[in-house]
Amino acid sequence: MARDTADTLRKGDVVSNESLANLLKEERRFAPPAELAAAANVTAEAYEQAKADRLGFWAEQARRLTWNTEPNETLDWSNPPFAKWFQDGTLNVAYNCVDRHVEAGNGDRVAIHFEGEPGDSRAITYAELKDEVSRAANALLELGVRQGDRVAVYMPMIPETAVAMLACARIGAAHSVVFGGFSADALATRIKDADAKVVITADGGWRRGKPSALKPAVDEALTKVDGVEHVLVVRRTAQDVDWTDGRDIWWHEITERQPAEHTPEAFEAEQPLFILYTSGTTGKPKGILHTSGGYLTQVAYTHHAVFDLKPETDVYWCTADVGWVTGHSYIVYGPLANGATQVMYEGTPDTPHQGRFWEIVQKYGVTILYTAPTVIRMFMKWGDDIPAKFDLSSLRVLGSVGEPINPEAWIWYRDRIGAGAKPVVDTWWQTETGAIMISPLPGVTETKPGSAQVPLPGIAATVVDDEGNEVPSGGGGYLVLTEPWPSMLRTIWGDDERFVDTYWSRFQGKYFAGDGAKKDDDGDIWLLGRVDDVMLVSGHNISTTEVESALVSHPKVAEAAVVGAADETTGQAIVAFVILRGSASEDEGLVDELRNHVGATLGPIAKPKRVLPVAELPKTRSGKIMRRLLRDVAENRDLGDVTTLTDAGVMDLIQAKLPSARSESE
Ligand code: 6R9
Repeated sequence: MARDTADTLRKGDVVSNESLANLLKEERRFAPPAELAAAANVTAEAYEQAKADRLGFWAEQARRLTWNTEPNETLDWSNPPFAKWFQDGTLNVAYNCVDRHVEAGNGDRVAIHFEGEPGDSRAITYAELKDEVSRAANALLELGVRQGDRVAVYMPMIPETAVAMLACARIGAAHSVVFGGFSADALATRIKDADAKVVITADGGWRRGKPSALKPAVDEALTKVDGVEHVLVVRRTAQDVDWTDGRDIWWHEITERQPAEHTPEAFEAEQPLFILYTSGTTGKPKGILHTSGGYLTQVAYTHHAVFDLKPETDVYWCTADVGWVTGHSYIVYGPLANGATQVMYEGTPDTPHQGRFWEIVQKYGVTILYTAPTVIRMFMKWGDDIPAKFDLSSLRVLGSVGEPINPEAWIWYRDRIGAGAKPVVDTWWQTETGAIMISPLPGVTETKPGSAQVPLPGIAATVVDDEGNEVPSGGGGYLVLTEPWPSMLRTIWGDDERFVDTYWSRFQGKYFAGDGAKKDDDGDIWLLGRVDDVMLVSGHNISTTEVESALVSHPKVAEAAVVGAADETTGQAIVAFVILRGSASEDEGLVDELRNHVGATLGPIAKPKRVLPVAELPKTRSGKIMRRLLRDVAENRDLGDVTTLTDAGVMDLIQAKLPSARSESE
């Protein structure tokens, strides 16, 4: 990595009007593998085609789906930001994800290879999935669920979760999946906001070798909200559950007595498909609303294009939880719409041993893996010898999502998991966008470690400055989407005004994603983290992501989180929390070594004032680092809301570190 212009900045220089820093220079490039490029689902032509006729391009992608009534109108944007895609078309989402594959003669193809944490496994074919979804749809109908109703889903990672979601879609009810790690309170708030009529849950799921209960949280939540008529309970762990007669029903009892036939009804393309709550940084969670035809079009297209899926031969595995948008779009709807064979894993990556993921790749011959930077950095910390024990040669495409992936983590992924040869695709998108928006294409793009690079064909994304003007190549600012896209959120459930305020009012006529970004000299996009996390050091806006990536590029560092803490002289001072790699020790001189390394990589302005080695970092339950809490620690404040933290204990450990670190920096 070369040094950059920040080297020439002297202490005290004030760089006003500069949006985010642009310090990191990454020069490594990787061409697509020739074999993959030669047979790629999507070639460079797609960009040209979409550029020439964007709506025509999406109309063509919509033909991947089976419509009951073909749409004539692609987009109605007469009342922005309220979009209608394919609005005169009708379809059934569940039919598209299940039945049509059986009708096409692929009923015997495995849809889901389920791997339970205790080691139990189950293969479910498309024909079996069709029966299960039909039975579940009939069960929901028996319970009085109708088109337009909402159903809450609070489940572990088991096939019944996908079946429940598809059963809702099949009858035109919207599901609201609440991540199984959320508390009874969080569940109650979401059930209430969506006014759900039925809750689908399980006795529990297996986590870290133990049954982890779910039903008690539902029981508690339902003491706080009215309107839920029934609770369907899947038996997974066989642990004891409390039972409310008349309200609670075993999933197996009601589904087993239903016919395996159910005729899917056609719904309008704008029929609500699901609500998914996203917390954002403050305030009450936002119920992001997605609808049917546009959403399914874009998840199916992107899953085909970004992962180069060949449904006859690939074995695809997305390690996300179905409770997050990645699970909705790239476990349930995208892969199933495309007739893929996929792996679904219930548990944690280190149960019963730290090689569990690689054992699963080997067992099923996984060809496409989609995971998150936080997982990759965890494996880096555990050591290279663990994946080295398994045969990973089946892999051909590696995906990343959820956070910016540091160049060193990207390289580790490509080298240690992809044998130094398999393409890595860094996919940028959000709950709100519904589907992947910015990503390399594995058969087309020459990849750059750490960059999501280019908007997909048919997607318009760019970087703008404070005034909303597009920045030139080499500039930094805010990521915006400048044209509507098929899988865009339609609104915030019950709050159109908040939808407009949150996403459409910062920059006139553009969708503001809340992320900082820069364009490199080729015009490729690099994500720099949430704008709320940006640091202001001596008048210089510095992105947390760049400093974190510089730290992770040091051989002793597996993971880093950087925050700006109030500082009398510089406005904010950079404070870095680092997790060391397996073999590295916290010896004397390490802190200076790391500070100097950042200084040498990015320039003196980006040198952290303090560096604190820690054992763990505070993360949300979807693996994103909670910098807000680290800022509280760095500024000696009481901790704010910790309810979304995976493990509240990590903050005590981090706080305990602080006094020694303070003296080091002086
Ligand atoms: C899919 C998902 C969205 C936020 C997004 C951004 C961050 C996701 C990223 C990425 C850099 C990537 N993010 N993918 N940042 N590079 N490839 O994660 O949705 O949970 O709603 O989070 O995650 O900050 O704005 P969601």
